[in-house]
Amino acid sequence: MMRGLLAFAALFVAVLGKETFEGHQVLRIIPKDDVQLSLVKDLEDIIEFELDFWRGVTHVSVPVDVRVPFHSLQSVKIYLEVQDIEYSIMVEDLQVMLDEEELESAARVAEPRNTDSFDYAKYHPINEIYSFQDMLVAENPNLVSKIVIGQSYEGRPLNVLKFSTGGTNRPAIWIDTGIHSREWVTQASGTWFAKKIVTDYGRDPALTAILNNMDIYLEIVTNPDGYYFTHNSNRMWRKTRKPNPGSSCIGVDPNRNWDAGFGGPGASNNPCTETYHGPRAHSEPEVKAIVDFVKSHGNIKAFISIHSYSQMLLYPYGYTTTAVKDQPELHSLAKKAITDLASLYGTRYRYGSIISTIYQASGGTIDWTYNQGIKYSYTFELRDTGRYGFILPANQILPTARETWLALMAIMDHTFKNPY
Ligand code: 0X9
Ligand code: ZN
Repeated sequence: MMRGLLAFAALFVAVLGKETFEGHQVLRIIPKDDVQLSLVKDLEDIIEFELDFWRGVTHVSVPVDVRVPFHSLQSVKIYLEVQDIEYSIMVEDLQVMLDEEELESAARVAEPRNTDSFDYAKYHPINEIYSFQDMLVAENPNLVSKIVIGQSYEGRPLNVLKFSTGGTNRPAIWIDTGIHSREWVTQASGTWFAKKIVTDYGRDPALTAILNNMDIYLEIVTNPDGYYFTHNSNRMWRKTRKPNPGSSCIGVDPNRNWDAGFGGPGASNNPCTETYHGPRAHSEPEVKAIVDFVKSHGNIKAFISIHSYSQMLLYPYGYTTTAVKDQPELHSLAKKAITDLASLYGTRYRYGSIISTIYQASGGTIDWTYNQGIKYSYTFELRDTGRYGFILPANQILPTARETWLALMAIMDHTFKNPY
């Protein structure tokens, strides 16, 4: 009886507690001139359409991917057709894709006894990633430890794995994944990176040399409240989960919340948008914890923040067109990194500064870290280029993680060999 009730309760949450995306489509819009570009931009301000820009408006001829809820589909299509703006349907029915994703991840090993039997090729809920972290620490006590750098708004620990072979406050490399919670391939790749580091230390000469001289910090679930929410309530959640006083809309874009051009163009002051910058710089505990960590550590030499999707490797700035003073070096290292990445499966990446390669974005993570003096500040946009977007099938996790690792190694190796 109790079991039945529990099962029913679980079913209730699973079926009724989750936002569905039946009939939602993802459209790819291609504005052909400046007039069309501004017409597409105007769509952003029609709040009642509840559009979710997966890839924002940038330049003429660059595709814009937007999730359109069923209730606005007619209006949006008519708007585009009347103005003769080209578009195609990337995703016919988002819920169909989400159902497939759920089916795939149901087939995972849910309670592995150790990190060897962990199912790296599947997406995992937060509790499983947390226990993965604890198992990895327990199995490799001389190499890995767990640091809790703070708490999320809802009180979840902000766990960072520290890979260190000794020393005190060695020069360090920071990697974070999942600051945007719906970008699931990033947390999954981060989990794989953690295992890769312990596997390769002592075997791969390049990584071994790095770890004999430097520490690596890895925050896998950088936005834990958001990640929990994507698994249990709304798969498309991007932001933090802190309520906004005076608004019924929840959350802040943690990649607009940093004190670098904060509140400038390329961020929104409307709490109901996906790029809301928040009430003030570092207002989000998930961001503030990293800020405090970076400042108190004081010896971080590379900072790599991992997002999806679009297949890009980017360096600062996002908030201004002013070139960073290390641009030539950052540019050629990016080229080397994406060349290494492509050598595995031929995956093609674009690279350059954020503002010139993707779009203007203010208050972003790596603009702040660069201004703090961390020269090797990079951000990735992992697979794909839009066929699946944020709902990347789980069978692409391992290829994505493996190819990205080659680019990470290029950046880490260069950082190690070019002390500053
Ligand atoms: O808009 C963003 O924050 C990034 N794109 S995403 O789809 N991952 O949300 C692009 C901004 C560039 N900066 C970073 N990739 N950090
Ligand atoms: Zn992102």
